[in-house]
Amino acid sequence: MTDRAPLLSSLLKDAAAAATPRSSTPDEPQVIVLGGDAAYPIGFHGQSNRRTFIARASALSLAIPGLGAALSACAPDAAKTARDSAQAGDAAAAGMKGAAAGDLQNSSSRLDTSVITADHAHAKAAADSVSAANVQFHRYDPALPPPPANGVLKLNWRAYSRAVRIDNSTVLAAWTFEGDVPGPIVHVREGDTVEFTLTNDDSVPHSMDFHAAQIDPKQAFRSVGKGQSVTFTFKPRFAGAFMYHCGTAPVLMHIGSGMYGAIIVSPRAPLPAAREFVLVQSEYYLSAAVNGTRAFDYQKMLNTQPDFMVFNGRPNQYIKEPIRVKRGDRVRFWVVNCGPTHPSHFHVVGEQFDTMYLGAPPGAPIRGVQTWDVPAGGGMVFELVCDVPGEFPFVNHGFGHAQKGAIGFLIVEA
Ligand SMILES: [Cu+2]
Repeated sequence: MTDRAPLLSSLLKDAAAAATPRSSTPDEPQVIVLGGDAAYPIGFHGQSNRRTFIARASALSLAIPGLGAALSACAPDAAKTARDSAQAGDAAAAGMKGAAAGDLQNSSSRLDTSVITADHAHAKAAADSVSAANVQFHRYDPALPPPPANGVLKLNWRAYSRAVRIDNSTVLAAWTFEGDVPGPIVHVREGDTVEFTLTNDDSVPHSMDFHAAQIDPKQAFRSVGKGQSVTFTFKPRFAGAFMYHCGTAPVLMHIGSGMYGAIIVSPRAPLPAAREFVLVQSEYYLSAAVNGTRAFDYQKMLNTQPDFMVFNGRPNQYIKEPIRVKRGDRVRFWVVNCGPTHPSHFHVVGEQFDTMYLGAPPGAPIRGVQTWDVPAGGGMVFELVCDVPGEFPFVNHGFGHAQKGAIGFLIVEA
C-alpha cells in the first residue's frame, strides 16, 4: 500500500474505518448474518427481535391472502408492525401476486421465505456462530476457468447457509450456492449444453435463475424446499457476461443474502487471445453488530444504501492481492453486476478500453471507452491492451460506492 497512490491509500483507509462496526473491538471477529435463515442474531433471544422477524415476515405477506392472517395469529403485535412496514412490504411484494403459502413448487408463490420457523432460525444462527471465528479468508480467484472440452457442462450444485469471511474483521453467515459468495464462475461456449441441478440443503426455499438461459422460468426457476432438487437443461444462445441468482421471493432478500454469481458464455469463434478475468459487483446491507453478529438488514436493502460494495464478494481484496498481468497482454474483463440494486460504473484509472461489448461479442464492439454503466442484472465485456507498465486501479467510478470496497489493482509488470 505504501508505494501506491496516496489518494488511493487514503480512500481505502477511510473505507476500512467506515466499515468497522461501531460496537466491535479490534480483535473481535464480526459475524454478519446476511440470511433470514439466521434472522435471530446470536444471543439475541428477546421478544423485540421476534417482533422484528414477524414484522418482516408480515410485511412481506401483505400481498398474499392467508399468509398474513397466519402470521397475525401467531404474533398479536404483527398486525401493527405490518401496517408500520406496509410501504416497504408493498415494495417487496411487487410481482408476488396470487401466491399461496406452502406451494413451494410454483415459482409464482415464492413468499415462503417469510415462514421460516423461529426455532430453526435461532438454532441455525447459533451453529453459524460457533464456526465463524475459525472461518479463513480466501481471495476469490477472478481468473476465467476453461469451458468444457466436450460442449457439455454438468453442474450439481447445493444451496446452503455458510459463514464466509470477507475481510480481517468481517464474517458473513450467508446464503450461498456451493458455499461461497459469489457462487462459482461458470464458463461455457455459445451453443454448449448446461445440465444443471440445484439441491436445497436449507430450510428456506431456494431456486436458480440463469440469465444465459432461454427457458420457461415457472418450471426451471421454481423454488424448492429442503431436501428437494430442481433440474433443467439449456443451451446459451448468445455470448456474453450473464448473471445467475436465486429467484425465490423476495428476490431482493435472496440476492442480498449472497445467492448470485456469473455465467460467462464465450462465442464459438475464439476472441483475440487475452488474460480473462471475471468481476462480479454486488452490495451488502447489514445491521449493527449484536454480540459480534450482524444480521442482514432487509429494510436497508429496500433503502438501497449499502454498507459494502464489492468485486467478487470481498471489499478491496484486489488492493491487497492485485490482479497481475504482463506488459503487452490484452486483458478482458467480464463484468457482471449482481446488484441487487445499484449500477457499476466500470473504469480503469490510467487506461482506456480499446474494445467494449454491450451485447454478444464479437458483434458491434464499441471503441475507446473510458467508463460504462453495467446495470444491476446485466453484464458487459471490457478489453484493454496493457502496453504501459504500472498500477492501474479498476473501480466503480461512482465513488460513493468505490469507497465502500468496489476497487482493486491491475498490476502491469514490465
Ligand atoms: Cu434463495
